[in-house]
Parts: sequence; C-alpha cells; structure tokens
Amino acid sequence: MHKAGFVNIVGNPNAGKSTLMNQLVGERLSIITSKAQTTRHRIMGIVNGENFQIIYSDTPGILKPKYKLQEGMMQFVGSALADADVLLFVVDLTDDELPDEHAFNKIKNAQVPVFVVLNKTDAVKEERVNERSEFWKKELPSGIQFRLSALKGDYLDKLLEAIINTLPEHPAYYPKDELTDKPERFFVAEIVREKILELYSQEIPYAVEVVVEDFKESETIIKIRAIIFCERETQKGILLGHQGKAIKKMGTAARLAMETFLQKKVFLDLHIKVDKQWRSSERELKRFGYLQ
Ligand SMILES: Nc1nc2c(ncn2[C@@H]2O[C@H](COP(=O)(O)OP(=O)(O)OP(=O)(O)O)[C@@H](O)[C@H]2O)c(=O)[nH]1
Ligand SMILES: [Mg+2]
Repeated sequence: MHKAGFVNIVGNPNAGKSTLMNQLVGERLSIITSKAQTTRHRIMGIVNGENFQIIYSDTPGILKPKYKLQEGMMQFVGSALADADVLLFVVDLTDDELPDEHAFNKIKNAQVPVFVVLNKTDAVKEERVNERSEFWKKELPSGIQFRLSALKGDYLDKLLEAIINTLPEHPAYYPKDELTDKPERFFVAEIVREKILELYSQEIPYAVEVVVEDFKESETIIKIRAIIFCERETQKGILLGHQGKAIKKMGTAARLAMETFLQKKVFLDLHIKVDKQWRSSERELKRFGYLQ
C-alpha cells in the first residue's frame, strides 16, 4: 500500500509556519524572519518514503488584504485550504490574535482533518500552553492538537506519525526524487528578500520584489543577476545606502546564504529599479507570479 497527500500549513503571520515546514522537510526551503508577511507564495516541500509521499505546502500568513499583492497572497492560502488532505493550522502560543474570520471559518468547516499545532512551547510556561489548549479546544472542537517547538525541533515526531497515519491511500503525485515545485531561481530570489527583511526596517521589505534575471551555472561558479524592484526613488536611496554600503552588506549576506543553499561558489550581481506602485498593479503582479 502506498500513501500520498497534501499537508497544507496555514495560520497567522509569524506563527512559525515556515519554520515548521523546513523542519518537517529537513531543508531550508522557506525563508524565515522575525517580521510578519515573510512568506508571499505557496511553497511545496516534498518528503518521500518507500511507501509514502507527503507534499507539504507553506503559505503566507492569513490577513485581511489591504492591497493587491496581499490579495494574491491570500489566493495562495485559499488554494491550500481547498486542496488539503490534512490541514496544519499553526497557532502561536505567545500571541492571542484570532485569524481573519473569513479564512478561519473555512478552517472550522474543513472537510479534512485539522491538526492544531500549538507552536513555540519553548517560549512560554506550561500553564500558558494548557490555557491556550483549552481556548483552541473551544474554538476548534474537531481539531487534533499537537504541542511543539518548530524552532527547537522538539516533539515533531508525534505530529509526523499522525500525518503519515492520516494520509490517504494514493500513488505518488510527484517523482520520488523531487524536493519542491519551485525552481532554484525562486529560492535564490527569496534569499535576497530574506536579507532585505533582516537588514532594512519598516516599509522597505514590504515595498520590495526580487526577480532573478540570469542564472548561469558553470563547473566552478554560478553567476546570478537579480533585480530588486522598489516603489519609490527614496526607497532606492535607502536600499543603496551611503556610498552603496547598505546594498553591499546585503549582497554579501545574500551571496553567502546562496552558496550554502546551492553548495557552490556564487557571483551575485544586484541591481535596483523603481517600479511605481507595483504592489497595486495587476499587470506587475501577474508578471511577478502573484496573480493569474
Ligand atoms: N521561540 C520560538 N520562536 C519560533 C518558533 N517557531 C518560529 N519561531 C520564530 O517566529 C518567527 C516567525 O517564524 P516564521 O517561520 O517565519 O513564521 P511564518 O508563520 O512562516 O511567518 P509568515 O511567513 O510571515 O506568515 C521567527 O522569528 C522564528 O524564529 C518556536 O517554536 N519557538
Ligand atoms: Mg512564512
């Protein structure tokens, strides 16, 4: 007998969805930062066994869209809510925020098993875990709860066991040597965005999109040319920094992370372009892959 299915990870921004997926897949596929709205796409991570295939999907944090980019992000969440065999609903034990009502109703009414992952046990006292556990039992009576720390990788084994037990009988959906649905270029662009999220404050990371225009691999080195799009000239100035120091620092951090990810030497060529209001432009969002 072979089991296979889609295990889709949803929850509020910053709950630890990407941290959990990376732990379950054992690879650093999704970028992780302390800022909310780090993940903007649906990213698949595939775990293969002889008799099973788990297709995890990491998704953007649930929010009420304020501009078109966020509408696109929420469409990725919608697709993950629609095609799941198992839903992993990740909640942050350090936070009391309920998800946006519309999405939360879909989770409550899901026709598939919902695993409520009480995440960040390392950051709170046991009393607090018990109290939140009661709270979520009331909110989601049919949810099956798991307490864990995605960051420390503690208590993941019980969750994994339950996932495999719950998977439907089905042949593999993807070739057994496949790790993800996204190309290397995607992950490289995400690494640049991760460093921008880490090194710049406030609105800059949210106004930025990264596109890899060129990815040329030779025997010894990979040459990558990436464009950073921002919305205004002033943002371009901040990204560059005094005498280009800020972008140089960011570029070095991104290159080092790429070399670890790709296991090869990288030459990284970064350019900044202003693309006015790209976050609200349907045409630009289609071009960047957020809207169909
Ligand atoms: N203490 C603690 N922190 C955690 C845990 N899991 C995740 N974090 C931290 O929470 C922050 C957000 O983690 P992410 O994995 O990026 O969260 P996310 O849900 O993917 O966030 P978005 O993509 O923005 O929706 C990061 O600073 C993580 O290090 C955990 O188990 N314990
Ligand atoms: Mg994320």
